[in-house]
Amino acid sequence: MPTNPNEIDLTKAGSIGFVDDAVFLGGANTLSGTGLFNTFVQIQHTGIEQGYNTDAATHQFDEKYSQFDHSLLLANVPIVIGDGSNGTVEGVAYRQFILDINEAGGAINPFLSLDKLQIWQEESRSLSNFTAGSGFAGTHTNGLAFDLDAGIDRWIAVKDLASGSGRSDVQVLIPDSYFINDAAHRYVYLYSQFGVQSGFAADGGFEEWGVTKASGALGTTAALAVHKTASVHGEPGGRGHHLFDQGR
Ligand SMILES: [Ca+2]
Ligand SMILES: [Ca+2]
Ligand SMILES: [Ca+2]
Ligand SMILES: [Ca+2]
Repeated sequence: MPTNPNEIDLTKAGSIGFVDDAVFLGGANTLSGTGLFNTFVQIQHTGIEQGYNTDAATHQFDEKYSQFDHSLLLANVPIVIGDGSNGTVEGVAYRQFILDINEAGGAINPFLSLDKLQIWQEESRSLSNFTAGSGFAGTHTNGLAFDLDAGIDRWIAVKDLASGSGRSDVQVLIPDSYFINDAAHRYVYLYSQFGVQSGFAADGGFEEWGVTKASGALGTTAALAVHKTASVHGEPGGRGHHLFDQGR
């Protein structure tokens, strides 16, 4: 397992890692609220694999390019409010992304490295011709909201901890302040690369990134945020999973 500061170990349920103010949570119980897993990109290749979500007709990397690979509006990325538990800072708004990996069994196969994670903001839903670190070719917004490798080359050790639909192996909480909320930045592209580290190669089924709400239901976002605020402040000393109770 990783031992250097630039290597984050999320292979055990309940693990917490940080990249600046972003929080990474490992484990099967991070979706105790809604149970929703609305996939926006699926990636599958043996060994090293990479990909991003788009509505483009062309297939650039290892995306499955099914109906589960599509554009994502920033407005459809849920906001959760930190409550001081699970590595969060009380009162800070985070954008929540979830990852379900599917790896083969055995002593080594369940492990997978997340080597690159970049979240870009663009003006269009159907971009292609992407280069990691520089964005999409042509004249586009190319706003980089988050980069796992900013400042130093990091990687995250993950394990197929959760099985079955609707469960996540990793939850990523990016401070909402990292994002720009305007028309030129309204589409979110999540690019990830897996399997580079020795002993952490990709195998088994596809990896998928998602959000915990249905796309297009704009009214739901506000309802969830209000409910979450009430939950955090209304139940001090109550249940231990306030952060994930939205949607009840
Ligand atoms: Ca899994
Ligand atoms: Ca593996
Ligand atoms: Ca890296
Ligand atoms: Ca896999």
